[in-house]
Amino acid sequence: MKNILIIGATGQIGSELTMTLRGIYGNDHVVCGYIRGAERKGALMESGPAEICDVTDPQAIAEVVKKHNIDTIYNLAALLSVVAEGKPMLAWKIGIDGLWNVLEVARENGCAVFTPSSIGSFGPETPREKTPQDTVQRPRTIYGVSKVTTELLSDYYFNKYGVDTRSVRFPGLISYVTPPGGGTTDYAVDIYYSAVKGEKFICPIPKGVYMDMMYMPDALNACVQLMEADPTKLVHRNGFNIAAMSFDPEEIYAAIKVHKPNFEMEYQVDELKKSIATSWPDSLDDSCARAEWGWNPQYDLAKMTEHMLQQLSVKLL
Ligand code: AKB
Repeated sequence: MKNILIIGATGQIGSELTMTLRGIYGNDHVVCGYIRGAERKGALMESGPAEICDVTDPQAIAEVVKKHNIDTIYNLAALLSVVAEGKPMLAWKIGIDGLWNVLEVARENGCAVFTPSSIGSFGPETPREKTPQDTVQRPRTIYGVSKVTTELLSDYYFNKYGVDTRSVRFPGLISYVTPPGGGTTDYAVDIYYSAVKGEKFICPIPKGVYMDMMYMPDALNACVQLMEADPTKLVHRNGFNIAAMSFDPEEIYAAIKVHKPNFEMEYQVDELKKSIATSWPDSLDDSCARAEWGWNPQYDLAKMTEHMLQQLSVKLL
């Protein structure tokens, strides 16, 4: 039986992944690792073990790993792209010094490690459409620099020490549960909130700028499937391109208008977000993930939009 620690368990991915993994491996086998001040009431902290586990504190990580006999760590602590541009040194401290702490504890205690990478690991010189698995990675953001380093350092620990490191390059993740905080792709979540509240949406990303996106259930499946994958089938490890849908603001707006014909959108472009978004690919080629561990997303834009609007109506109205 696996014993899993999720670091950053109260964030956008962690809050749902913790509950998904508890459903699969049992509540007592999945530890919700959180930082002081991120405590919250409810199932996340009450349906299984919860421990303070700051990624910048190697001692705390080691203690939790030993106490709960952990064999798998999901390291989800990170600042997203827009916030990271305002705090580059903190982004590095959490993303890379933190990763180093996790990898050392994993090496000493025989743990497998999942640390997400991102479409942000690519840059303007990367082929924009159907971006290959192995290609140019020269990002212009500190977020991207830290994600390329995440991939390289994770591969290094696998090749040098045999630590079972694995990761995917997440696109923008869309969910009705926990909102993202400070990403370039956040507009694709915010637009649904505006639509359900009956408000006009002010779009910060220009018309015609495409980015890969994914509905959270597919992202959670990716985490579980990759960590369960047969290691002998993995040619790659850190990190796999995964893709589900690619759209620009006009396309997501049109998909919402099918259900909400009176919904309005206006552009007020945010220059920082625009410069980040236009440096990222339009769409990734995910054929290696499909071939090596059976990646097969279930949600396209239309199916996700129907589900998001239904679920947010229950949550907000
Ligand atoms: C962001 O926009 O920063 C993230 C990402 C694509 O990694 N959602």
